[in-house]
Amino acid sequence: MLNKTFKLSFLLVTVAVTSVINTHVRAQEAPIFGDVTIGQKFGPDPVTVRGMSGGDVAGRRITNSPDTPTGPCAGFFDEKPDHTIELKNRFEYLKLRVESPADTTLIVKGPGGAWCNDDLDGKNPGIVGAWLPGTYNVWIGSYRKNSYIPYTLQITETK
Ligand SMILES: [Ca+2]
Repeated sequence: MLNKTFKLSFLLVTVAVTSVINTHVRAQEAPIFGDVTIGQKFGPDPVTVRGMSGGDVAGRRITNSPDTPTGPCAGFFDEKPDHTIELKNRFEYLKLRVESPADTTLIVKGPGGAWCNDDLDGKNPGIVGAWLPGTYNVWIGSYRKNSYIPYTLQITETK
């Protein structure tokens, strides 16, 4: 089974190759597979973490459902979450959005249930709404099985 170490190595190789090709690569300061703890009116907004999507576990196996109110549990994931997000208080509005160069998917599990999304903005997934306080597990998947795609995950209170 592929694991985080493999994905991290793959990401670093990808970054290295990209750096050779493009001499104007900006410093990427967002932590890889980083965890986030935020309260209301956090700053700077957005908080950004990054990673590598994908795996061999179907989304419906993580959520025990093919569908949620925020979208279908499409795509393939690692068994373990890529990030945790701890919310210190309730958010009336919080948006998670993924940016990646290919078709990625998203699962969030935490207080109150599980939420999936596939294509909120083009092929990029996102989840928007009110959030209860607590700790959320976040998985970023690839629509295709065993496809590994670099991504950034942005968390914002900005509408
Ligand atoms: Ca997608």
